[in-house]
Amino acid sequence: MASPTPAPCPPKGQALLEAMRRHLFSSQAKSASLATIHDHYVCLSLAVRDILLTSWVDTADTYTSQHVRTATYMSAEFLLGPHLENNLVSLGLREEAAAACEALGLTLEEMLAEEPEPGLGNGGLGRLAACFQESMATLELPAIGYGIRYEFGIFRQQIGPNGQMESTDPWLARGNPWEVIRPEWSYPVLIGGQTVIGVAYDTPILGYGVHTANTLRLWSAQAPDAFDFASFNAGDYTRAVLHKVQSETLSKVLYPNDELEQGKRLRLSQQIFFVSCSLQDMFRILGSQGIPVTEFHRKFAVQLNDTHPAIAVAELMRLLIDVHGVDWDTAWSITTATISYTNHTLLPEALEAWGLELFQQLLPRQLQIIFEINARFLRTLRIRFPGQPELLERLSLIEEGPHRKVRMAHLAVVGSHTVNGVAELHSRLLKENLFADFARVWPDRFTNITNGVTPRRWLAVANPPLAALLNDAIGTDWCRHLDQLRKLEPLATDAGFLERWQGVREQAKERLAATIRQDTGVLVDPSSLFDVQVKRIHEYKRQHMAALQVVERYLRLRAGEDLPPRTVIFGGKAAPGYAMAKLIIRLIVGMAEIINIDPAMDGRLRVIFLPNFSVKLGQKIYPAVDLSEQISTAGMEASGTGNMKMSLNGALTIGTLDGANIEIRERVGDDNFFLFGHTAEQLAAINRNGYHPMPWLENDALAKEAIDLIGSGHFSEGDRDLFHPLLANLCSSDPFRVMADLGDYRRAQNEVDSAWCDAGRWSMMSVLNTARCGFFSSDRSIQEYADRIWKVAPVPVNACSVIPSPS
Ligand code: GL4
Repeated sequence: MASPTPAPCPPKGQALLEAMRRHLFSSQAKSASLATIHDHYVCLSLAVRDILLTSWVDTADTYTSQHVRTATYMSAEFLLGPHLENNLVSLGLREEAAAACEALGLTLEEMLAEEPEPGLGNGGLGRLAACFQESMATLELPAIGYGIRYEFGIFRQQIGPNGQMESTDPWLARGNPWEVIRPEWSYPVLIGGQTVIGVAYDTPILGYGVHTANTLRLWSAQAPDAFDFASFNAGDYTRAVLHKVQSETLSKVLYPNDELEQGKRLRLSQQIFFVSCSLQDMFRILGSQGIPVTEFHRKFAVQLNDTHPAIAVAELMRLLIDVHGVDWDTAWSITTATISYTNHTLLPEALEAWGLELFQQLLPRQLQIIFEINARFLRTLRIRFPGQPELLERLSLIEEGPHRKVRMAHLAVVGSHTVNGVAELHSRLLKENLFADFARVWPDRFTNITNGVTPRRWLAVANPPLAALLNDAIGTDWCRHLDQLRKLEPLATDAGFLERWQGVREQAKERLAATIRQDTGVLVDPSSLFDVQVKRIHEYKRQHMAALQVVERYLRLRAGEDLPPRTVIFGGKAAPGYAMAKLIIRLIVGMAEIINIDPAMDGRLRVIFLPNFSVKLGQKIYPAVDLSEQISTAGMEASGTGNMKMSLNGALTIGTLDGANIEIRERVGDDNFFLFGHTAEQLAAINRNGYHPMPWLENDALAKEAIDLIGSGHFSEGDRDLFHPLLANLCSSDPFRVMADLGDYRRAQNEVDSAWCDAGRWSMMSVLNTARCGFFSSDRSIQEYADRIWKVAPVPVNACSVIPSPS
């Protein structure tokens, strides 16, 4: 496979090439004749790892010797995506790696395609955690990410004629060159009377253009002993191994629900498991630096990513009191000075509340502590708000009733010094609704930090042609200071620049068209308008509303209307137990089957459901989006981050006044955004008067026709019952107010059609979207967390000469 005459390689490329050859022998134990593509991928990754290790080791040394104040980010999910290309871009070695691959007769593209992605998250919440890790490193902030090393990440989605099918994601099956096991850092956790050991696996998180490489530390569960010797000696080998297997199931699999709490025993076990290991690890660090435990809050700022790690409030108290002998009051001030909490959703079904019985069985001591926290909390409330038992009941950490429960969000609020939402509207609604009573008690505790996305992965890595154009037009600084994109504004009316812009966009669309062909077999026209909705499938995100709109378009085209060609692309996973979400996928797939083979739709309309939406696939999709669908029911999408990725890459948004859409529109300008739909306030008013979809539907002949067509079995091979649950729901309760917004959505879509026909104007609007999106960098979000919540300052890391350099 090696090419006989290697192409000339730049010096760093030469070093990479040599390291790849060395690793083939010393790590993969192979000669070139037996090497598979995967072997070469591993060798390239190890060669890159050799280079970044100097940063990683220097960073750890610097942090340790300087006793730095450190932010720790606790999250049950980190949707990392593949590491190789991101690390190459951070090290500035992409070209060199491509040359090294070429010299071996390989391409960098095939290496990148080989990398399985660590899909250790469900959607936006997990991806945000990953963007944040990268920004913390880029901003040179001392930080550690703590989570779970799930052996099986988010399931793989296949799409068949019946919609979604799930299979497991054994992402570790062929090893993982990016992690280092640290058996010396293992901790016991007592769950339900049994001890489980958490072992640290570390992954380096490189900063861009700096010498910092922070650590993401993920815990893997192990049984304390390989065997239960009593059973073993009694001859019961199977039983002896059983406990081992049971313990290790703790980090086996990620729960595949986004915004749904299932209240499962294993889930609570996972939460205490990773939280306890992480806190014990922090105590170990404290001890190793000779810092007294009463200084915990000066050394660490702990951020809870949603309520999944909220048990940290009780566990930190337990460790301080039971293990380190601190008195209650001191422990409580340390805990509340340490912890802060980010809320990521207002949806009631996502609010975690654990039954007392289960809690008592698994975590009796932590429950005792929660009761004591609650008793003291309620006591202060009683004094401040005399004669208001209902207020106390609403605020209590315990939900009363036949099945008493621990309210994890309340535990998180009470145990934190700061609580933030993730976009302005969301943070306001938190104060007005979900946490209204708490906001009365502690008005200063609540704040907003609007989400962001990393421009390295979501622009530099995902869209190299755009990155090159930006470098050429405004310099390279945008990648660290995304506000620099502002410099593009004057170019939005420059004909020469617009032509190059158009070229970049065409490349991305051609690349996506090739992926679509490969993954679905459907040919799409890259010059058609790419209308894209990719995100988890959920009724509140209203993929069914987009689908209805497509059916309407189909009807209008069949009736002879002249509309510009569109390719409507959907992607996203449905929670395996969420029947309505799966039915929505089934509808889109059924529509695609009919529409894509209808000769009348040739060159006018294509519908695509791209299977297995992931970080990797996202990197191909976001750069190619013309129209970004952000159409959630106002007040329901806490922020959204796909909206930012698309706009940053030059897409125009069609969207409601929800989540971060509002802030995107404020920044890109209302002329460059297709707004529609009721506001959260308007919907609240409609709800007060009693909502029913029928009056909306009765006045809307086209919507009726679309619903009738679906109901007739047109998209389900004549089966009239299949979509009944979906249609009946839309026409009776319509919980997500599709009918109330559908007409206005159509109006906005018509505006999109007219705007698209003026290609010059569309390009200008596209440039302005990119130019004005700098605010949505996760660097800005993290700077806000660091300044306003964590009080953590940057600590630059210098290259330290004592560490051997591989080259
Ligand atoms: C989410 C929100 O739904 C999403 O709007 C937000 O962008 C994301 C990150 O803050 O968090 N909350 C949950 S739960 N899953 C999400 O993706």
